[in-house]
Amino acid sequence: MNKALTLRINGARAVKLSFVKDLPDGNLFIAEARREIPFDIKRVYFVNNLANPKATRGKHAHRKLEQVLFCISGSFLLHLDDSKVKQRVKLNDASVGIWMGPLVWHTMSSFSYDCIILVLASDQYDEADYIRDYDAFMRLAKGRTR
Ligand code: T46
Repeated sequence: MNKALTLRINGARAVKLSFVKDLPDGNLFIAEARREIPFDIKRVYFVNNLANPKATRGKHAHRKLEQVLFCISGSFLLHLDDSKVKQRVKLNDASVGIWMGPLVWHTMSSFSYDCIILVLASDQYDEADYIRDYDAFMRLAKGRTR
């Protein structure tokens, strides 16, 4: 799955981690800042206990924050929107992350019962960096220069 994941979204792309197969004793995945992760990591958070099949998370974009999202257990759907193009990606491979720069509206849904989402972020938490209104996002994203 996700062997050659190509995104059509401006400001998002797939990231592939290297990993060591230590079978039968497990796999070890490696994410290093400025290597697989294209920024210095200032925050790590994860989301688990996604047992509600109707749960949706996200529904926002960021003004400056960069993040890479991984599904390190189970699966979920990541819905991306750059104001012109929308794309839905199924994440179910711990070695594949999605880098998202600023002004990418993202929503997560369809979580498997065992889903765990790991996020590496370029900055500390700041609610002022969130754009939680879709119309405001559209105005800002349509005015972007790249
Ligand atoms: C994102 C997606 C992928 C904090 O206090 N500190 C934190 O570092 C984070 C991430 C959240 N919070 C608080 C803010 C809210 O009161 O936790 C609560 C839930 O956050 P939110 O509704 O933003 O959660 P998600 O899953 O919708 O979004 C999160 C990140 O917040 C966001 O940056 O891009 O995951």
